[in-house]
Amino acid sequence: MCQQFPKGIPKYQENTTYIIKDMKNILVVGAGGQIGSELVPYLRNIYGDSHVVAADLNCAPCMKLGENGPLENLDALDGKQYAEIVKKYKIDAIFNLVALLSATGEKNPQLAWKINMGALMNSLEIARENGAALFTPSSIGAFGNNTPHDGTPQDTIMHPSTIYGVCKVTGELLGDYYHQRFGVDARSVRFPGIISNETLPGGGTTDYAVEVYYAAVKGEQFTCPLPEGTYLDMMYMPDALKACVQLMEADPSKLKHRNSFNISAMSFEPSQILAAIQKRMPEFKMVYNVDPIKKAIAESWPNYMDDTCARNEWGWNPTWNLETMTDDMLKVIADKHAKGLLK
Ligand code: AKB
Repeated sequence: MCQQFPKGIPKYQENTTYIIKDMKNILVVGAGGQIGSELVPYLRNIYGDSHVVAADLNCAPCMKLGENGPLENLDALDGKQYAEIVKKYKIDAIFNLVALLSATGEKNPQLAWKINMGALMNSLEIARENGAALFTPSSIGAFGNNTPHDGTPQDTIMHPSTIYGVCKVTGELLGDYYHQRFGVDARSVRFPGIISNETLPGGGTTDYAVEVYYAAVKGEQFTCPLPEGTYLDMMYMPDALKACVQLMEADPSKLKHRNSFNISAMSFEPSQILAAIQKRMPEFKMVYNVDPIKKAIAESWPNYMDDTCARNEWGWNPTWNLETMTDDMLKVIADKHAKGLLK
């Protein structure tokens, strides 16, 4: 059963207006990354090109996002510049996708905290000052070694061993705090590894599940950094995009949770994704060369999460599984390869 969590935190100040607005003008911060580069066109398709502003630290690699809608250079750590953009476009919903991921975070924990928490605090404050709703993804990385790994419950022990996870747990707490204390409409999901074919992820522990498809299409042998048997939750990008909009459009009176919902679509380990690819490309080969940091991180994360609360509270219902995703990934990446678009 989905219980209200946490309980007993004082409601937001009485003189604070609790604002629930329709998403009309949306800002995607960190738009050039793996999720942002696909979320921007997805949102533009629903809400209109001119109503979805893409912003990134460095727009040069994501100029494509400026072709049919607004694109801004934005350092999310610069609160003044961030607030100016929110005011300029009368933004009422922010998707804060700025993050240094789990494996990169362990190389420089101080920088990971500075970027992940700096962008989040600015997003929360700017959302509060401007009455904007805020979506910030959490992750399976918010869990740790002492969390139940099989059927990880929605409300459970959260004691991560990575700086990425520490930021995610802190972010979840802050999101709920800003909601209860100031009435900010902050919502979030705990994303599993996201598999996609537009922009490569960078610095994550689950990245192997994207890279393996590119290696297969290029006719290369893949070296897997995680050991066989390492189960992790995963999701194909179309389901991740659907989740973002479905949660932000959900009736707030139905939400017992906010920050953050377990959501999953599939769980597999490296030899299963290998088998799925080999079923379609029997010549494909994978070897293991285990990265001890990634192994430790992956082993501290759930094997699979229980996402019943997301299903019950806002209708989460993923479409893609390992088989259908593998068909699509290989087709899309092969098309790009044929056109000479792969590096
Ligand atoms: C990572 O591997 O760091 C991310 C995540 C699961 O949050 N993909």
